[in-house]
Amino acid sequence: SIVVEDDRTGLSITTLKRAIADNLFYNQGKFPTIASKNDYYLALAYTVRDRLVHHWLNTVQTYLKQEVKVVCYLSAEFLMGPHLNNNLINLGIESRIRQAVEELGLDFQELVDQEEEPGLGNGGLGRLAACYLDSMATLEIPAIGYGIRYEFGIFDQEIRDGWQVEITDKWLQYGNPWEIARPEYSVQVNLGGHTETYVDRDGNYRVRWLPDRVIKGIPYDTPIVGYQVNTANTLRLWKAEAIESFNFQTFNIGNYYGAVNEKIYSENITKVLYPNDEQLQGKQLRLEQQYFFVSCSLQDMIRLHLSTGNSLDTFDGKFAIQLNDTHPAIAIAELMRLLIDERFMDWEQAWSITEKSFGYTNHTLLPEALEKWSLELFNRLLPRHLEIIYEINRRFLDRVRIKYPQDNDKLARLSLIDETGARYVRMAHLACVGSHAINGVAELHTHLLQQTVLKDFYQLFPEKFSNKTNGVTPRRWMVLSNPRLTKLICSKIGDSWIKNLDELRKLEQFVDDSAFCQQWQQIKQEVKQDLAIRIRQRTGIIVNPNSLFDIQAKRIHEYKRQHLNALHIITLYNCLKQNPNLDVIPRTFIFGGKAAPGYWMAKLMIKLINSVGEIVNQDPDICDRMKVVFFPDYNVTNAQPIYPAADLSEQISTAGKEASGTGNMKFSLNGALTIGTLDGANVEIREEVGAENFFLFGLTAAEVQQLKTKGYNPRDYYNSNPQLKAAIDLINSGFFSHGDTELFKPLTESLLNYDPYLLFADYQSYIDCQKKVSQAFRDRANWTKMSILNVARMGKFSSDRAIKEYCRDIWNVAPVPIELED
Ligand code: DL6
Repeated sequence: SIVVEDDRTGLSITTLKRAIADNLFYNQGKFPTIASKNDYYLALAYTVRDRLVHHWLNTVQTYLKQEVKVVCYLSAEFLMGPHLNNNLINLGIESRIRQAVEELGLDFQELVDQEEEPGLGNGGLGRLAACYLDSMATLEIPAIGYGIRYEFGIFDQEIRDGWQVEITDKWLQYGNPWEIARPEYSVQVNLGGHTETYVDRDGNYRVRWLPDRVIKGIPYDTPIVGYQVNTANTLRLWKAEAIESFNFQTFNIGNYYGAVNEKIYSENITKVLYPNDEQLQGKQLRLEQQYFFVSCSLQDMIRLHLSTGNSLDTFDGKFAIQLNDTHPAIAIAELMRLLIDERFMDWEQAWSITEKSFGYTNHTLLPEALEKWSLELFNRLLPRHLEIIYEINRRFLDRVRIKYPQDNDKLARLSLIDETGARYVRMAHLACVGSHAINGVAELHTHLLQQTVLKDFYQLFPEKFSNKTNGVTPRRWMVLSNPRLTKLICSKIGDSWIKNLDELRKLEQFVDDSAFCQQWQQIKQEVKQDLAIRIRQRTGIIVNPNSLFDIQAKRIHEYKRQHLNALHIITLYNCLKQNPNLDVIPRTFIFGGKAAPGYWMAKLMIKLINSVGEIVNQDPDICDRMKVVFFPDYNVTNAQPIYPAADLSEQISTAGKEASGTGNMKFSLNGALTIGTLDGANVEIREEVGAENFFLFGLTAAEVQQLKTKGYNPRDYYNSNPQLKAAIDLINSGFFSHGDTELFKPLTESLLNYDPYLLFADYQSYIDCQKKVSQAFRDRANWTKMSILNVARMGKFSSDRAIKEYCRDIWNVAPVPIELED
């Protein structure tokens, strides 16, 4: 019989070619002769999207029909990375599509490179949300990711004269083929104004909110398809617009420009992603963003719930809402408002539903990142929410008083309102009180949370706390980014590890198989060569792929201590200058990462790295034994070829400061060995891979604390350590700054006088450990063995494992397999 394939779903090469040509003509409106690469990319993207829609609509329909419990992951950031290749891999159609594209006479990679990644996140927290969406879809867990459709995501970074320059990210300028606008599900969000009480028909006192601004939220949906399953969940991002009625009102009274202004003002809410690592307090627009997306999302959940004929009494049985840090914590007050003021539920029932619905994940212990909003701002923007928060607080503190009578200090510490100086709403406290589950993101982090910032809450509700160590998706961070290694692994142990990462353990049986080890080493060499080419293209620097690739790629921050890495580079440089014939292992030091635009010290760290590179890379005495590279514009796209090429992964934060880290997992999964402190998930990585396969240095979190309590004087270390002194003095001499002795003073002075992240205290231990690294790298066979063991033992760090734990311990949701109906 003759089978006729549908152009939108068919998978034969002929059909795929026809579909691409068809999309080019009808969607892009272009003849092939004049179509640009981007037109072809879009035609290809639409062809792939067509093949997703079937999965997606069936998924949504199944969830609605079966009235399943859905995870709603509320996050101000989703750092998704490019969709095209990921979708091809998860759909299992990569090779067919590649063939179809090539048969059309096009370069597949060139089209892939056209995609502007949606950079709707700053770093770890947003990328974690993206990994979790991938895992939820792969595990067939009903889920919706709710967030903000920023018009401008994280800035693009250029390096000029060694300095970071920020360029506006215009990811939407040529359209986004992966999203579908759903204006029919728009909602309205109020801001400002005041509240008033009234008596309803039954004689009950009620409150209504009379806002002075109303904004429309329009959802844009992106399907998130799981790996080789039928499930395609939804990422629903909200865009702010002016409501038409407002426009017309102003227009009618003749104020046309006022009306247009109003529109611009409203649209500002979702204009731009705020960089983290910057003081956000007092940023009204940021609070508006948070409330805006949270209100849109909760209204959407209520609409969905009621649409299936349910009553709100069963809301918490149908939605598990996870707060990705405190950014969406206002959701707790908003759900209360929606239930009480708009649905007329009584407080007790509304509170019980709210508490059962929410879970809260904390992602940082850094005091500057713990969100608090001034009462004045809160009251001006969200007057009704402030009343609700006061009432939550009143009831909460009454309970605390019973448990700890007469302990006013405790009461003040636990209160949702900070009254130690100017008054603030403490968002983490709101999240703790309003959630049934609170978790940290690595064992050490959870432990420190319980002992420090959330200690009083832990004492009060120990049963709410648990640890959920982060994970990363092996689909993007191995299958997609390291196809060569994926192929080798599959040739030995099959491909089920892609969905069950623990199976990587089977690789251990091959550590002594010399042919396998050789192939392993060969692949590392090839990906290093690829990265060397990219480095040359992006920076002009020529690096030796046989050298040890020592990589630190992450946000630039003092606590992550890129400057400790720089001190090692300078120390090594000094050694080589003093003893030019020293037999050292050639190293390429590669950095990548953005600094928050307002974080001056971090920007100076970038300048320092580039300045050191400028000298070291050109010094004839060094004879190419050291190279220093700052790879610009570190984002998901650029990260993908970086992880596989690392020999050494730098995870050198001050112990107790990095909540978890996920880059540490991606490097290790791709066969890099780690040099690291006992911080965040490093602790667990070391436990898993074995202490003998991990380069440990530095103080522990407890020792850091003790040293600080005892009184830390960085100058003592400087004065007593000649190598350290030489490195600092060389920076201060102007050697790296064309004689300018002032340029790096803010950095060196801060280290000499405060050194809040204890670089000097950890310096010698780091230098000694780096010597061990170099020594170990001389024995390539053993290094390769350690590399294989690192990969083989990374099973724990799959985001699938993390998601299963959330499902079991916090969300109480189960997989829902999807059957495709025609
Ligand atoms: O949990 C994801 C990620 C961790 O791996 C990092 O260690 C941590 O620094 C990061 N936290 C943030 C904090 N932002 N806020 N708030 O990005 O989370």
